[in-house]
Amino acid sequence: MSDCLFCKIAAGEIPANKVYEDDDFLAFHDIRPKAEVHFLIIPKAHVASLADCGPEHEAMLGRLLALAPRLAREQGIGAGFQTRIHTGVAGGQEVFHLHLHVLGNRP
Ligand code: IU
Repeated sequence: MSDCLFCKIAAGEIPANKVYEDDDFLAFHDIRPKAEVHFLIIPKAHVASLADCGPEHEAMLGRLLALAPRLAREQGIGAGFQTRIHTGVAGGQEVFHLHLHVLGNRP
């Protein structure tokens, strides 16, 4: 999506403080962290929100979720962290490219 901020970050057109990258996913630190460690994991392929996911997204969603504990460990919060997905305006979503928040404080 040409006007999607997170698509531009995924494409490297807008810089981000990266935590992790592979062919299909990118993780980067949130610009307005709500915890000592706060990063977002996004699929590179544009999906607007969790409400837009169907059966064809199940594998992607599994991989997205499975990345959270791995990256949390690497960021020093593996012992305890929160995951959040805001969905829709009524669910507090501000950026309409699916993203998983991972938040935690280092022990
Ligand atoms: P949302 O409410 O789940 O849509 O939150 C979007 C998050 O994206 C929010 O925590 C912002 O601080 C964050 N963010 C970012 O990391 N980089 C940006 O350029 C923009 C928002 I705009």
